[in-house]
Amino acid sequence: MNAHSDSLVEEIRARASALGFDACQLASAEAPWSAGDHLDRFVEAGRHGDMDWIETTLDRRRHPQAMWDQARTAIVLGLNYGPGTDPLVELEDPSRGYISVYARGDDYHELIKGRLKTLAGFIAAKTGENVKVFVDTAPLMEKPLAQRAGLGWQGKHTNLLSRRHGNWLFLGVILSAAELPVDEAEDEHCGICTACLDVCPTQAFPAPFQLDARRCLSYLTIEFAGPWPEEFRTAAGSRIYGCDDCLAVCPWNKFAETSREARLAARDEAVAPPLAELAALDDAAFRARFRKSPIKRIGRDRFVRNVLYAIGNSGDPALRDSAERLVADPDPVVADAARWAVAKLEA
Ligand code: B12
Ligand code: SF4
Ligand code: SF4
Repeated sequence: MNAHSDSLVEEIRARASALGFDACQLASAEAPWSAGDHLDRFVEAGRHGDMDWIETTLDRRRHPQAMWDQARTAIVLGLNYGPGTDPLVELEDPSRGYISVYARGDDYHELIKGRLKTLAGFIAAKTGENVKVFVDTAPLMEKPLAQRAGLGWQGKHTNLLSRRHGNWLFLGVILSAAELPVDEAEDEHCGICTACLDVCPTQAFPAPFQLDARRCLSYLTIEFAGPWPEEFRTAAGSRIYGCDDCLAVCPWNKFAETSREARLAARDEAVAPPLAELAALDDAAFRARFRKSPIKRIGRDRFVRNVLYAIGNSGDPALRDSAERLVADPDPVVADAARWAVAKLEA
């Protein structure tokens, strides 16, 4: 196997930048790591909740080479989706829903995947070696790979943040069978800060650097299909799709810049939408409204369930009718959430 030159790496970085990526760093895909053991502990403790796909792909997920034994180098890409302002001010109006920043524009999976494929094609042509591309859904641990590549570090909230971009970075990975020169890993720079751990509305961090996904509002609003336990319904406030609290309070965001990607720019209807409008969505209206958005994946029923919990928390009597209309909804989880909201508003 040939060792490839530094100038090829510079060419890869230039191409990545031209494709709109804000960071491009390389790491060994071969070296051993502790991330696989941490993943085992996470699953053993049941912290993945109903995300069965983590458990069923555990063997491949533990290490890049368990996923693809030819992998030698990981090319890790970051795309800045910085909102430019503090999104948490939107939580102040309880009659409007909070949609997390990552889901306010086009679906990032589609956006990044196309560009990763273009870059991967270039790398394959230059090296003559096989490549594979990944964003989010594949059984590959992207955050520890990104840290090893020097893109940033996994903070106490477990996400990858960087001194240059703060907390608003999507990750994508290309694995290559070629051996390329790699970058230095990044150290952790959280110090004594605990802002993200303290702000979490559901106390989802059993310890720094560890998350219990079952308590995380991102999991509950997006991944979890059933009726929520009572304590989380109230704690959710107006968060109806994902949650950004632990990212948004991080002091390293002072260096974050607004995303330069037009397709990730927030659509008006995704920023603090009125809850009454959302509760009235039927299947067709839901699909039309969230056509290109990642939100479409969860479907109308799960989305309206989230909206109803937020209506219950709003304290706004004007929203009672919106909830009342859904008490007999054919979806039992929506109907349960509607009854809960009506009772909470009446209490
Ligand atoms: C499953 C998943 C989730 C789950 C679980 C989250 C989690 N922290 O694992 C849920 C649904 C909750 C979720 C939520 C979110 N997610 Co998510 N998610 C993933 C996914 C698909 C896999 C992550 C994974 O492997 N988790 C398993 C656990 C074990 O991994 P981990 O938390 O990283 O564990 C590490 C540390 O906790 C540590 N650790 C664990 N135990 C111990 C013990 C000790 C002693 C120590 C020192 C360390 C340690 O080591 C582990 C390995 O590095 C990745 C995409 C991918 N393929 O990687 C996206 C990904 C992590 N998600 C992403 C995003 C944007 C989010 C949200 C911000 C979305 C939102 N706004 O609602 C939230 C953030 C919530 C949070 N605080 O983490 C981005 C993060 C980008 C970044 N810059 O980090 C990713 C990378 C997708 C992408 N391609 O961009 N997500
Ligand atoms: S995303 Fe929200 S609920 Fe999940 S860990 Fe962060 S602050 Fe807590
Ligand atoms: S808020 Fe503080 S502890 Fe959390 S990731 Fe940022 S620097 Fe680290």
